[in-house]
Amino acid sequence: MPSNASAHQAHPTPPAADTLSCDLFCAVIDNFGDVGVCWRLARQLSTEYGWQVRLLVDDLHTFARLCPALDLALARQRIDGVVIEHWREPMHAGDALTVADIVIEAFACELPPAYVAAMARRQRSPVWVNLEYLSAEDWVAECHLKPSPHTRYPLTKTFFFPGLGPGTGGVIKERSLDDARRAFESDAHARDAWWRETTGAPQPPSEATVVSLFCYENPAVDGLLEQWRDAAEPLVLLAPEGRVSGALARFLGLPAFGPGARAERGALRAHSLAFRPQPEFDKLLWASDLNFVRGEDSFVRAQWACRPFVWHIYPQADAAHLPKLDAALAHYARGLAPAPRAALGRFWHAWNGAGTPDWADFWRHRDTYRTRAAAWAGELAAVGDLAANLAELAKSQLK
Ligand code: TRH
Repeated sequence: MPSNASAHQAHPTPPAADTLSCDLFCAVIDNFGDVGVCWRLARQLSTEYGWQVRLLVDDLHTFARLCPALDLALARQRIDGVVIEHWREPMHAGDALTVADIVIEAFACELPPAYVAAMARRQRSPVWVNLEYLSAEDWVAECHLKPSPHTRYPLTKTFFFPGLGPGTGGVIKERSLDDARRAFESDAHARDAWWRETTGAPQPPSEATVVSLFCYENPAVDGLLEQWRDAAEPLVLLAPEGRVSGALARFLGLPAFGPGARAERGALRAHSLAFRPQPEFDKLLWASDLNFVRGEDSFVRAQWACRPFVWHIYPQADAAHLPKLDAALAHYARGLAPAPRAALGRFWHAWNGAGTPDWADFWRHRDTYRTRAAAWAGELAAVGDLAANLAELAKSQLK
């Protein structure tokens, strides 16, 4: 049982009369991204917009990896201002069947029929949003905010498409994020403390390249580890425990490579990190010179970290993911000179199953990528963040 008793209020205080209420339904498919996106969004809507947010999640075990304060035994609890309810099974519509002003169906998770029927009976129809998965493809802007009338009830669902370009819902970004990053970057003491607490070692010397590695199983990882081992310059690898830990152990010739483990081979020093609470994940990205990220949420966080990053896209059958990868590259590589742009494309494709990554070919452009990363974060911010765009939609439909 977590010691943080203040985090849990089994029967939270009722909201003030004029506070907007929001029910966010999340069904975990696999990995961490579904609940990762929803947990981040729920906290931001509560903190920055004062919404009374209830997050209904079916898989509390996965959720607890991102939020260790979560008590798996509680059907209902409040953490960080958000009421979290265990969505025990698809038909379960929550402990108290009170329909919120805004209902968010994350990733087409299918709301409980009893809840939809209650939505139809509500005096003021709720704003009903289907929050889609993030895609950088152009068609997203044409589909964003398209209404879909319900076949049986006098309800309309609005499709909300996150995206990287104008005309989309944008991506999640908290108001305090840039200041937090700049504070960490400018505070040598805080960074050194982070390194000692995270790896047991002080921050490496500036000539070392620091790389974070968060990815799915990847056949390209062995070739890359060999290049890092044989490189002329030192490289420090920070690998959160997970789906690449086995490959790291095999490469290092160790029986296992779990949290807290470290090993050196040639120019490579590798650290296995404990999986950290989601609010702590950004610091891993800010402490690194290059971030390998995956899926959706860490992919977005890497863009806000203003450092070069490599995306391991969620693999789909018959390489359906590659057009999505190229669409993201088109945004991120926009304006790069031909040589660094081609090298970035080669490296991203190799990391996603097309060929072998050539580290030297890629990283010789590091200064160009560093400059581009900062510029891209500014361009992405111009799209407007997802919570602000969602609040705008809610306001327009509720007035
Ligand atoms: O875990 P993912 O592969 O999740 C995936 C994607 O979201 C994909 O789009 C979706 O279709 C699939 O799930 C079902 O990658 P993602 O999206 O980066 O989510 C990982 C989350 O884990 C993210 O919120 C960051 C968080 N995280 C931590 O909180 N602590 C950690 O130590 C690490 C390594 C990650």
